[in-house]
Amino acid sequence: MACALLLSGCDESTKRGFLPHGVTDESGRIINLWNGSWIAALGVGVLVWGLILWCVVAYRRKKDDAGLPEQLRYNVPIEILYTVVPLFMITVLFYYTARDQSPLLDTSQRPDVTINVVGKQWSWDFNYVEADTYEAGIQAELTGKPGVPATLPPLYLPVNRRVEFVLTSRDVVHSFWVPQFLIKMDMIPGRVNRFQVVPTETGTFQGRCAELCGTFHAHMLFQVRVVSQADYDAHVADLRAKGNIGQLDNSLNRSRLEPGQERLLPKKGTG
Ligand SMILES: [Cu+2]
Repeated sequence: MACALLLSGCDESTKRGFLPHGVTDESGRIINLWNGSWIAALGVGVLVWGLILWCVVAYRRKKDDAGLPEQLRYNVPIEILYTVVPLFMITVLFYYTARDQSPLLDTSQRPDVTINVVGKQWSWDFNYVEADTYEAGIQAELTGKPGVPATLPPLYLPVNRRVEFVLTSRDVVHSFWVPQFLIKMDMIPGRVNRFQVVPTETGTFQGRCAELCGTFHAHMLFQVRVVSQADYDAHVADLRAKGNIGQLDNSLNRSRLEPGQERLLPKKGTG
């Protein structure tokens, strides 16, 4: 594509349009959409700035000008132009957005692992559905000293397995965000939102809440640890051995799910 060609001489970070390094199977698609969008926006910006500068210079007040400049109105060709051109641009942007949004939000495939992530003021409960265990998160204590990341609630995921996130909230609107997944989604009280990713790299990645949700919103941090299947199995077995058996489910929420939302929750015992 044109934008790939344009960016081919640049380093990795510039090629990604300064996005974080993506670690899921859909990273390439998201980076292309992002680069295409900002390059189009930059093109429009350069054209508009150019026209503004040109007008300012070409039509500035001359020495022998007197009174008001000539007053113009009803220039039909120009009015048609500035209706048709933006419509065309919006249609193109809409096309690419819709083209990429449907696979990104597709949840029709059967996931290998389902995690019901529940946002709460100001941390997260991670329910491992198939393993029937959970991690109850506590808000981060930002002491300013080293070692804080190790105290954040961990979310373990197996590498190269399809993970479905089922997102709900105990109280107010939160947003589940792992910057290196290049996707985030709101958690809305009473509703169930879902998306799937396949993490393709092992490692530890930061996670945070991306929706201002109250006093300690900034402390609503977690860590995603993408590990091998064996390490993942060992971790969920550990959680069960600690006594975290069952789910911290949505009956603990401040309000009930809206009618019709219950069916979007994972069924028990679908492992
Ligand atoms: Cu939040």
